[in-house]
Order: sequence, then C-alpha cells, then structure tokens
Amino acid sequence: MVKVAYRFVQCQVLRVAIPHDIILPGHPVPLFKPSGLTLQIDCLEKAMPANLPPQYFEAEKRYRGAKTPQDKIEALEEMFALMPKHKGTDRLRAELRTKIAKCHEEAEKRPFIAKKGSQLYCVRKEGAGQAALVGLPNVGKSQLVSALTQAATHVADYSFTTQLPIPGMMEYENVQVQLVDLPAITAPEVSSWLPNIVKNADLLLVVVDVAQDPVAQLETIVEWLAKHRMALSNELQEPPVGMTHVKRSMVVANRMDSENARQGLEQLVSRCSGAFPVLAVSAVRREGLEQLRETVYKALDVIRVYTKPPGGKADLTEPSVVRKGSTVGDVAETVHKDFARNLKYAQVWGSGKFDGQRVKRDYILQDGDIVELHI
Ligand SMILES: Nc1nc2c(ncn2[C@@H]2O[C@H](COP(=O)(O)OP(=O)(O)O)[C@@H](O)[C@H]2O)c(=O)[nH]1
Ligand SMILES: [Mg+2]
Repeated sequence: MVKVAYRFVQCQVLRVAIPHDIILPGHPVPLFKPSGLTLQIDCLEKAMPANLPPQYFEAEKRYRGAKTPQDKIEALEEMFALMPKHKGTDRLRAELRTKIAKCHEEAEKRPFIAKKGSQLYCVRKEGAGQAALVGLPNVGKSQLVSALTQAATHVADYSFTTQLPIPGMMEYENVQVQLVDLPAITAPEVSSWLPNIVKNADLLLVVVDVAQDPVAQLETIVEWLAKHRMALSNELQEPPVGMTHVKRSMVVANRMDSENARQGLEQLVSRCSGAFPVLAVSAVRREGLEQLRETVYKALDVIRVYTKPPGGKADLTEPSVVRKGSTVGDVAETVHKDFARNLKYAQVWGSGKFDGQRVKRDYILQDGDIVELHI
C-alpha cells in the first residue's frame, strides 16, 4: 500500500514522486485523492531536485499569461536558458523543448500575427526542409536565392533591399528544399521577427562576402545568434549554457569572382576549422551552386524513400522525404495512420541484403530505398 500525503494545491495535476522500487510496472497504485485532481506518478529516481533560480519562476509566470505562441516561445526559451543542467533537470528540459516545438508548430499555423504594431513573420515549411539565409547587407543573399530558385526576390547593390522573408524552392535531384531569403541581421525593424524565423529553420546558410573580411562578418553573425540564444554548430547536440538552440549551419563564401577572394576563403576555412562546411560560390557567375545544393540537402538529415503497392512499380519522381533513421513503420505512417496500424511486414529494395527482402516495421531505411508495404 502506498500512502501519499497531499498538500492543498490549486492545480489540476499533482505530480508525486514514489520510490521506483515500490511501483510495480502496469500495476495500479491504490490511491485516495480529492476528486477533480489528476495524479501523475513519477519514479523518485527521476525526480531529483531541480534547484531552479527565482527568475525561472518569473518566466514561468509569463508563460502562463502568454496569449500568442510567440510570447509563449519567448518565455519558454527564457525558462530553458535559466534551467541548470544536471541529471535532475534532464526531464524538465526535454519537456520544455517539446513545449517550444509545439508552440513553433502553432505559430506556423498562424503565420501573420500583429504584435505591438509590428508584424511577426513565420514561414510555413515546405519540401524536404527549410534553410534560412543569414548575413550582413549586400553579401549576395538575394542573388543566391534567385540563382537557386524561382523566387521573385530583389537584388540590388544598396543595403536593406529585402525587407520581408521571401521563400523559394530549390531543386536537388528529385526533391525540393525551401530557401528563405531574409533581410540582413543589421536591418532596421526586423528584431521583432527575424530571430524567430532563424530559430525555426532546419538549417542556416551563413552568407558572407568573401572579399570583405569574411571572418569579421562571421563573428558578427555568431554574436547576433548568441544574443538570440542560438549557437552555430554541426557537432553540438545540446545547447551550451545560456543558449536554447543549436543550429545546424554552413558558411557560404560568396563573390568568389572578386579580387582577394582566395585569401578571404583561406581565412574563413581556418576559422571554421571543420566545425561546419565552407562553400565557395559566385552567385553572379553561378559557380559552386551544384555543390551547394547537394551540401544543403545532405545537411538536412533526411532520406528519400519510394513506396509502391504490392506487384506495382515505384514512382521514382515522387519520393517520401522522412528523417534519417526512420523505420518502415514511420513511412507507413506518412501514407496513412490505418496503414501503419495494420502493417504486417514490408519488402525492401535497396538497403536490404537482397532485393525484396522481407522486413519488420522497425527496419531502418536508407536513402533511395523502395518499400512495398503489406497490410
Ligand atoms: N561580383 C559579384 N557580385 C555579387 C555576387 N552576388 C551578389 N552580387 C552583387 O552584390 C549586390 C548585393 O546583392 P544582394 O543579393 O542584393 O545582397 P543581399 O543584401 O545580401 O541580399 C548586387 O549588386 C549583386 O549583383 C557575386 O557572386 N559576385
Ligand atoms: Mg537581399
């Protein structure tokens, strides 16, 4: 018999910790609780003290009072940044991350939200992933987007021509990747919405003018990202202290057609020292763009899978794009929920030991696999 002492609480859900060795998995714990109160039981092992600072609770209060997804995101990110990192907070941090992701989804569904007279933008994701172009003015962000997509973006040799996010679809083989042309990070009146778009993107293309002290440009961008709690890296999994996002990124060294370009490129490569790729391009001469398309696609960490009906043929022009590491079950889910539920087995052409190998739902697929789902 487990006895739980209640304090009077106003919330609907009361979380209690019980030593894990007295909870029998799957066995209902006999409980006497006030009606209308839901009880959630945690194993004591997981419920270590979090030692949260007082500012955390202030941010939490703001989160509870927040009306828009953006305000919620701001408060949640503040909470995340203030939460100490140790075993006792692992679970809380994971919960916060899920909440932040949910708010981003919500924000995406409500793209234009007026806030204190200014507008907050959100670009609905399309295709295999979203890559945002970040940089100082006049480095060729818009020129790149117009060279790689059909988007009607403005290119001009004066600063701050791009004032709104402009999405366009970039083709890579048989998939489309969304590029988002953005105003310069130093542009006036963008601070209320630009950081949110950058945070929400799957990948950052940090564009620099390779002939104008590119390392200094990169430092300015890194500082701006840090100010908005984003760290730039391909290797870190967890945000460093004080940060809320680790952004997968690559540096695009544009204007390789200018004088001094080589020298700038060398400095840039040595500064990045393998932490993220540096791609040398000339948007105007359309050089290096094929390499860029490929690197962007690969960095998105997705795979293309082709489903086919039993006995039928796969349409190789229409891949299902899923996360790397996805299983047969995940792909069935993208076809239909019922399909996933009723799936008996699948046959795989490509990564299988032989063509048409019979596999179970937990089989991990590879880029280019053809899958026949059997229900
Ligand atoms: N020489 C050269 N000029 C470029 C290149 N890419 C862009 N430009 C020029 O740089 C100016 C600014 O480009 P834009 O794309 O508007 O810059 P943004 O402010 O970063 O969007 C324009 O005059 C472009 O034609 C390039 O690869 N080489
Ligand atoms: Mg521009």
